[in-house]
Amino acid sequence: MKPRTKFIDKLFVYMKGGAGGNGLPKLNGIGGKGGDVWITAKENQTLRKLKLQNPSQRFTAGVGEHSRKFRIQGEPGEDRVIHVPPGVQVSAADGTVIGDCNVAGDRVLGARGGDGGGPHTGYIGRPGTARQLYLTLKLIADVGLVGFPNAGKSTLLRAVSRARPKVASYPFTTMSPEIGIIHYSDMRQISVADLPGLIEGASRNIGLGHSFLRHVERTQLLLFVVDVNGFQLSPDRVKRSAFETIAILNREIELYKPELLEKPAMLVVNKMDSPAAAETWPELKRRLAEGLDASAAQLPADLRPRRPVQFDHVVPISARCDPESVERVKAKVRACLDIHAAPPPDLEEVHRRMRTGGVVALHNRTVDMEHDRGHRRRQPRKLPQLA
Ligand SMILES: Nc1nc2c(ncn2[C@@H]2O[C@H](COP(=O)(O)OP(=O)(O)OP(=O)(O)O)[C@@H](O)[C@H]2O)c(=O)[nH]1
Ligand SMILES: [Mg+2]
Repeated sequence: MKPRTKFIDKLFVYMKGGAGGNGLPKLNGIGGKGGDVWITAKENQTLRKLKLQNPSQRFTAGVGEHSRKFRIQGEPGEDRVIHVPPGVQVSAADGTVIGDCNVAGDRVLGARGGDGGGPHTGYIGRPGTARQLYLTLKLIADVGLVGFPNAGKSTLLRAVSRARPKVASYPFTTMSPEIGIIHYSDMRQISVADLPGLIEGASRNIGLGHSFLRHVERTQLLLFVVDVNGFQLSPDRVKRSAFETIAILNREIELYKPELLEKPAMLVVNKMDSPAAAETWPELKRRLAEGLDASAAQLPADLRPRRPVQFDHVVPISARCDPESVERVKAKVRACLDIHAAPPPDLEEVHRRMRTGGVVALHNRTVDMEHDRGHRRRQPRKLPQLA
């Protein structure tokens, strides 16, 4: 069946390793091992292509050969290699992450082939493992909006771009990510992904859990958006202050993949127009000034991040009522990305030429950073300087 939409970001597949071949008891022969199914990232591949080429979405590897009189050790079964686009995450049917194919060449074992039969198995080859797996494409954007439900992420995306994600006063309005582009007057464009809200337990796949977190991986800047008044999922649940929501977001990201916290991060405190902000904002500001480490020490242990996120900027805004504050966010986002941006593609060319003996000198140039207090993670960016 042809997929209805052009773009597919998730495939449910069945994978089975090849069975091992039988051994030959008379000659103590061992059967060949069954082939494995591998999932490998490859440039220019898409999940749509994969689906069109394999409509059944079943992938099996070759069986191992039986041991024979003239071939005591059976031939192993052929491995099956499945190509996926870079950025695919492989997870089990229950959502457990098995591995990532982030760049071309990365590979994940989808299903293992069975061992060949020998003395230890009564000469009977073992069956290959069979699994149902999700292949999910992680989104790429420069900036990812990270926040509790209802914080105003979609409202902010609407304010900075032409994207029109749905905005509503209930949590989990955004169910799947949407991308908007910020256009700057000098033609620079920055893509922003509006992501579903994250709640306590997201790293255990509660709420929209992993479907949210996987997308954060491929963004360069984490833009935390919090409601200055905090968050309460329902009247019977605990009310979280704005500060607690920041700590919980931090903790959930850390539990999912601590290295995500190495990414530059910025905090937007939204809904400054609400009357209660007169009380809640000074309180939040005081706690942020004390430092996330110090303030978080007062939180219950399960909410306390071990590795506090470092915000490059903290911007109080009203996404709904104050366009000027939104402009400030735009400017700060750009400033952050310009400092931390991944090396431009031509830098790779420079490195390639260096390796191949081309005459190119590289100089360290320290990038001017207005806010580099306590940023242990940051290395000065190396810029090419053509001699
Ligand atoms: N007072 C006030 N309300 C706001 C502001 N920004 C957003 N809201 C309201 O907050 C509610 C949630 O806004 P959304 O933009 O849908 O929030 P979200 O973070 O995308 O929520 P999810 O998609 O559920 O995660 C809506 O009723 C918005 O109108 C603001 O600056 N001030
Ligand atoms: Mg939303």
